[in-house]
Amino acid sequence: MNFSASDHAMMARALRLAERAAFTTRPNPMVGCVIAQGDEVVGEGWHQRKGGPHAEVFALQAAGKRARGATAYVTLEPCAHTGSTGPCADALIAAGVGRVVGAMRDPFPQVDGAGFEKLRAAGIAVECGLMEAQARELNRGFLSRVERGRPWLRVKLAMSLDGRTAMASGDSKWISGDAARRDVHQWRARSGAILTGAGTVLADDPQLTVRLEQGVDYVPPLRVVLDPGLATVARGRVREGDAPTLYLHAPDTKPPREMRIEHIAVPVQGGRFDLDAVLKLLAARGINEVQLEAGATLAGAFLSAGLVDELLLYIAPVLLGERARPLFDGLHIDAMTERLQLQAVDSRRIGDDHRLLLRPMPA
Ligand code: AOF
Ligand code: ZN
Repeated sequence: MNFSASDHAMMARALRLAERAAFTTRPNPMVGCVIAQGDEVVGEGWHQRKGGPHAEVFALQAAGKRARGATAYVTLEPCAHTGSTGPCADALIAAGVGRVVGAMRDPFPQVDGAGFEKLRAAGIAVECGLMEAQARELNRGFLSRVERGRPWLRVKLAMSLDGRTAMASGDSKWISGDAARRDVHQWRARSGAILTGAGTVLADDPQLTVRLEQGVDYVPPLRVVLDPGLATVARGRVREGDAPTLYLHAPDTKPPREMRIEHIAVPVQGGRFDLDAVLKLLAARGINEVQLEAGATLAGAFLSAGLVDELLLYIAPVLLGERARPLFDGLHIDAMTERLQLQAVDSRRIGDDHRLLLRPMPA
């Protein structure tokens, strides 16, 4: 593949446009489109919400007649199916574009190569793979759901410099500072679900809602509480606010008759939730990214099960001492050769804290 500097600049622009919908486009992927005549942008757009027009539709509308003979840069293969809108491949053909450059193929079963095929059959020059890594990174949640059948799992934790996440009593208010706690809301806003456990509901009484500056649009994530015995149902602030909420409980727990909150039984193995089943269930509901905000027990269980895709770690410059609770419970490593190696994909300072985004190294 031979892409020019201008091709790169146009695709980078399309990726930035796509990202504008990070808080609103779920369960759909974020998609951006730029239509250019040489170095001149003649139209651009992005997919904003499920049910709304796709990126290409906005860009073609803006370009009007100037789309004829132009190059369309798309961060995801144009669709070939009629869903909420007509196929984008057909719209590009009808507008007479001369060339389509895609960042990546859309693994969605109804597309999966058929969009590019349609364009080629109509005599349009099609190239794919420009900035593919960036496009995959942007839609890691959507891709995880479609390709692996489970959401991308991000574990958010705040820890002291000595790796502690709460006092022995369970008290953890507050380890990280204001700026870090505000930052968490950006990550919540891009998540389809915020997952927690009964222990955290009892210890911290979290709301698990998104609080952003006024005027920032977002789709409220589903609050999911893993609570085998439904012990926390009538308690705490997780009942409040206008966010949708789902309780997951053990099969032998009988939900109270007056329980209004949605609840589903999940298989339990050896007294513990089948975490793989939990994630599959969330994927089936169209959830792309899950953010786990829980204590060391649940975080450790997901990590031990090999289900953690990234760790969002806030490190505060405080020491909590050796009686405080660790980052992960139940992680038993005896030899250096068994260590769990992580890779920092981002590292920065947020207020007085440090924030690391880490991913397990592929085995
Ligand atoms: C495109 N351009 O901007 C987007 C695409 O529910 P629908 O009808 O909107 O279809 C959603 C599917 O379409 C989604 O799962 C993904 O495969 C594709 N998204 N395709 O050509 C876009 N957002
Ligand atoms: Zn489309």
